[in-house]
Amino acid sequence: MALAYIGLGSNLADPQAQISSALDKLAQLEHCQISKVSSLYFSRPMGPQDQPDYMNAVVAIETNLSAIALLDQLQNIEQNAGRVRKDNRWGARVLDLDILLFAQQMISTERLTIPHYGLKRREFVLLPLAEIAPYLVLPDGDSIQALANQIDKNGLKIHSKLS
Ligand code: A4P
Ligand code: MG
Repeated sequence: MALAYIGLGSNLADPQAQISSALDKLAQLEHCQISKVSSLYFSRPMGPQDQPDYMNAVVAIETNLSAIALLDQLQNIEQNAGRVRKDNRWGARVLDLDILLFAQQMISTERLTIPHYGLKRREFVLLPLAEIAPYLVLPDGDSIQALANQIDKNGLKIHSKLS
């Protein structure tokens, strides 16, 4: 079994409902078991500012899927939530599911970069991750708690508990 961390984000079509429904879908995936769920956070948009605020969360799952098979499942959940892939980078979206970490694997292929390329620079990823996995250390040796302590919070705040 591998321990993986997934980042959830939404800023369209009732973000709170999107994230809690994505959580239900993740819980129903075969070969996956949710082991931890962060709080639900409000965050300011990274990228274009003419879009609504986001809600973000991070979950830990135990899985015996491969990383690429997990990505297929996550993209399937995104599609079913009505996600439309557009060309505008970092634009508004109904649901975004990113694999942040997959065990201690480092993957660099056309479809997958793990650890996620934005992990260390995003307060809306680092703080929820530190909430559920404060002792986690990245494959390069960096501590999640130390990264979370250092980053500018940019107005990030806890909205509610998720589970
Ligand atoms: N891909 C590569 N590595 C991964 C990975 N580790 N996990 C590939 C998931 N996917 C990965 O993703 C494009 C391609 O990345 C996929 O086909 C997959 O093969 P996408 O979800 O279609 O596109 P995207 O998410 O729009 O791309 P991008 O540029 O990676 O967006 P980001 O970085 O996810 O940023 N502000 C706040 N406050 N909160 C947010 O959650 N999110 C974004 C999106 C912008 N601003 C935000 C937030
Ligand atoms: Mg994505």
